[in-house]
Amino acid sequence: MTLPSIPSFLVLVLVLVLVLLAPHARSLSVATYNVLCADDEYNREWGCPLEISNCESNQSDCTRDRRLRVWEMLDGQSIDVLLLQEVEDGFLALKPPTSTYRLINRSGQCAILVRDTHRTTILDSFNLTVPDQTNCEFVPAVTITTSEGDENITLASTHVEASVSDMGAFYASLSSELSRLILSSYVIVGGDFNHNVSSAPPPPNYSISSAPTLLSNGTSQHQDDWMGSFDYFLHSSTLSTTLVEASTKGFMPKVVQGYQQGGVNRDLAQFKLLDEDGTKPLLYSSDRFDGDGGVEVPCTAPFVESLSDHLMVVAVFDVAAEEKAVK
Ligand SMILES: *[C@@H]1O[C@H](CO)[C@@H](O)[C@H](O)[C@H]1NC(C)=O
Ligand SMILES: *[C@@H]1O[C@H](CO)[C@@H](O)[C@H](O)[C@H]1NC(C)=O
Ligand SMILES: *[C@@H]1O[C@H](CO)[C@@H](O)[C@H](O)[C@H]1NC(C)=O
Ligand SMILES: *[C@@H]1O[C@H](CO)[C@@H](O)[C@H](O)[C@H]1NC(C)=O
Ligand SMILES: *[C@@H]1O[C@H](CO)[C@@H](O)[C@H](O)[C@H]1NC(C)=O
Ligand SMILES: *[C@@H]1O[C@H](CO)[C@@H](O)[C@H](O)[C@H]1NC(C)=O
Ligand SMILES: CC(=O)N[C@H]1CO[C@H](CO)[C@@H](O)[C@@H]1O
Repeated sequence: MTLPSIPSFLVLVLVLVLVLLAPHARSLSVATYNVLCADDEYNREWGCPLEISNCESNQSDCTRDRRLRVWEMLDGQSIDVLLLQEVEDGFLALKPPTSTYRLINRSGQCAILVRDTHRTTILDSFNLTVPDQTNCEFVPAVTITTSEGDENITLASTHVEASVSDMGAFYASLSSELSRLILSSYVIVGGDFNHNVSSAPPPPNYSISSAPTLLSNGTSQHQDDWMGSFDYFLHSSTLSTTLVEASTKGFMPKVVQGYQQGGVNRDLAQFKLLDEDGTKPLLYSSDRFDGDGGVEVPCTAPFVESLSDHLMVVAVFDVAAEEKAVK
């Protein structure tokens, strides 16, 4: 081995100096995504009719391919933390060996993964005891620290039962469990809350961040043919978001014109296929195509690109905020 020549040594020094002088990244990108469990996919009461019809003869291959597409989509992003719902063993088993995400806590179908870089350190994990969860015994939570080590952030993944009648009461139980256990500067709970974001105001010292979407701001379709803004973040109000967006990639509706839902053929619905072979994007119309042609929903070719019946919502949090939450 020879010593580097003077010019390349100088280049190295220059690169080092630039790295040290660069402003430190103080933002954290977090996704909440319901990846759709395989049972619901084929449930004729509330499952996805296009998937059911396209995959009638090969359900297990279809599910495997869909899950692999979900992993491919996730690995194509550079999100720091994934807060997932409807995570089954069969989904985790298909995580590619090359995936950059690492599972750090899970309770039933609620899971937390971090991007396996040196940006974050895991400090602690928690089983939060919160009522009314769908297939999650606890709300799993983890406390991480930024690469600078000066801010602690606790993240949690929740999937609320659709039957909850008072979201204000739910938020109150969640925030009291958080204040009982968590001593971090910041808290971020992402999830499928199964209720419109407008159902109740956030509890004291918390804010809600949700994404506008071209599906009437909805992130999932209810089996009664309306879009619900179900997937969002409840977080310390001292934490601000610099961006919140939702991706329609692979979105699967529950009610589609010309397909059965709950044993009934739906002649009118907010979604329809743009072409019979399902290789083009879906069309959406909030008034069921009454007098309009609807809008094309990007990246939704249902027979080849399906991912989930929820949109993935990503928020970029600014963890350099001046004020800190009081424990
Ligand atoms: C499953 O069957 C459907 C309909 O025949 C087809 O479009 C799809 O490509 C098949 N998927 C697999 C993985 O074989
Ligand atoms: C969290 O829950 C899991 C699953 O029930 C259990 O194995 C584990 O011991 C619990 N951890 C704590 C700290 O209570
Ligand atoms: C973050 O947590 C670590 C370990 O519990 C603690 O030593 C540190 O003081 C915490 N930092 C902040 C800013 O709360
Ligand atoms: C909210 O935060 C303020 C200080 O920022 C604190 O005085 C108050 O007790 C907090 N309220 C609750 C319900 O935690
Ligand atoms: C969607 O949300 C945006 C931003 O909050 C708002 O301006 C817009 O009116 C909403 N659209 C619908 C259809 O609710
Ligand atoms: C909220 O809920 C109602 C049904 O109660 C629905 O009609 C509406 O479109 C929903 N979606 C949003 C985004 O508010
Ligand atoms: C799957 C997993 O890692 N679960 C952990 C979540 O956090 C709790 C509390 O620390 C642990 O007990 C679990 O083992």
